[in-house]
Amino acid sequence: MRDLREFIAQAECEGELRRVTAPVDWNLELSHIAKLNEERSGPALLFENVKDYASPVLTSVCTTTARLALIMGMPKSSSLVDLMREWVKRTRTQIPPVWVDSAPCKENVMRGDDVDLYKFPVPWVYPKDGGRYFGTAVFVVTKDPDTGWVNLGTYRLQLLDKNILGTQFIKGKHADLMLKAYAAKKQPMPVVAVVGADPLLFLMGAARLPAFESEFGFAGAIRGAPIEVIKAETNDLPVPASAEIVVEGEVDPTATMPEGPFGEYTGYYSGIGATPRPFIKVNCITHRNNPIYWGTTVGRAVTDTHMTMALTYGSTLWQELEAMRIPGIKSVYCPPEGSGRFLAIISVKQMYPGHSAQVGTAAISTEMGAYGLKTVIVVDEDIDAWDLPRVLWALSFRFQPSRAEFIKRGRSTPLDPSLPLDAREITSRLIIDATIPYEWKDKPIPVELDPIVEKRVLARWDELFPEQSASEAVPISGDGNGHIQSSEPVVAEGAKFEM
Ligand SMILES: Cc1cc2nc3c(=O)[nH]c(=O)nc-3n(C[C@H](O)[C@H](O)[C@H](O)COP(=O)(O)O)c2cc1C
Ligand SMILES: [Mn+2]
Repeated sequence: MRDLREFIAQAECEGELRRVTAPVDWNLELSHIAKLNEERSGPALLFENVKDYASPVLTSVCTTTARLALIMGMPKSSSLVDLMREWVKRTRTQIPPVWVDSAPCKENVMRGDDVDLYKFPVPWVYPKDGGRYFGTAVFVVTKDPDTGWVNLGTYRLQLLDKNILGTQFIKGKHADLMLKAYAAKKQPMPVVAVVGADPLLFLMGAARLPAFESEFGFAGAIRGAPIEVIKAETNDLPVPASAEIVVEGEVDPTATMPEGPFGEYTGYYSGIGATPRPFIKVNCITHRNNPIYWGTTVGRAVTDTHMTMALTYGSTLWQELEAMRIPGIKSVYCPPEGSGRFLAIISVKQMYPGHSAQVGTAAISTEMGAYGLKTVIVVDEDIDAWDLPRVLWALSFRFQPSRAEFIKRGRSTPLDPSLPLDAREITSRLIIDATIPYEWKDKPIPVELDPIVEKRVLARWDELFPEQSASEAVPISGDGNGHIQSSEPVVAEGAKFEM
């Protein structure tokens, strides 16, 4: 998949995309259709008849696991954990981008006074938002002035004027670090904001990769081929060759404009009114013919943001636990409902006393977990981290509240609505060890089926229930615990509720 148009074609082929031809208003109506569609686990939507505009708007691209699988080139039946496992595997290496000389993203160029961001059908998402947000399914490309490291990060961009975009680079994010480096040199920071490209690049923009690593390189590794980039018109930043809309500009590190508020992924606003923040002064826009504007709703779970973070943040946590050389990690699942960061479930094959406790304390000490992770649940290897009914079973019958660890102080995020607005710097944490203690000599005695009788019954299944199809005839995968392999998601859905 090279660009958004290929995604649209493939998604349409798979019944994963619906064209909306009825007239729709960009002002609240479009976002509300998208949000209500997402709450029904609906398809990606391509709005072809947006009020006041001739070009289309795409939404709801990443809101289901099936479409994330499509983006990653994986089978549609993959579970989120299957995708994470593959993400962890493929991003062990990088394939750097390649430069090309001509590209579709240059089909149209606006410069200087011709720059007009209002030429694009930018939605107004929620009524209490501070305005229209040009950048939601966006990524911002910047370069470190000292090392030349190029970063790609998804940061919202508010439409403040025909050539002004408000930013919110949260402290410590890579664009924020780079802006500080430009400030030290008393120089403006060149930026490029991209809307609509290979959707994998949006996932990469939202991924929390280490500083000095290239998101383009990791995207190439996942694709198994380098990402094609071309130089921007007014600076030397790389732009994906087949991007739909490319906004070029500069951020003056000494200037601010009021930005926000915006309906955050926590489902709450993170403050009242607008806040002074750095902004992008746009000096050039290039775009494809009939550019496809891609947007996302954010707001309450589950949206693109939650699915994206569940995949990318969860994968990073998994990778960091492996990098800490903790043995026995079977699966990691950071539910989309917790935006892939506030809640983590980790399945471990315990090998020594205290192993599960180590996993819990390690998780909150990773780079990923140390920022925002509030609750960790550790389960034994017979339970898949994503198998929530079995996790709840472990919480009921293996977990002992006196074995939970409560940590009083850790780094928080200003977005966490469980803390008062004026005290969001520090969070507490909870580690719930829902495993059977390794050192117990007398472990609980599991109720198991007789394996021989089980086999015999399964062999007679067709005779007993002739109306059922063959695939339904294998209700349990057969390890005696009702434990289902994640490669059998369809069977697992039905079977896991029988416990
Ligand atoms: C739709 C969406 C909007 C986001 N908006 C912001 C934002 O405005 N500011 C921010 O700091 N992070 C935002 N994030 C989270 C960042 O994309 C994420 O932390 C990413 O790691 C940043 O890239 P970096 O690690 O290269 O700094 C957003 C993520 C998504 C998916
Ligand atoms: Mn980065």
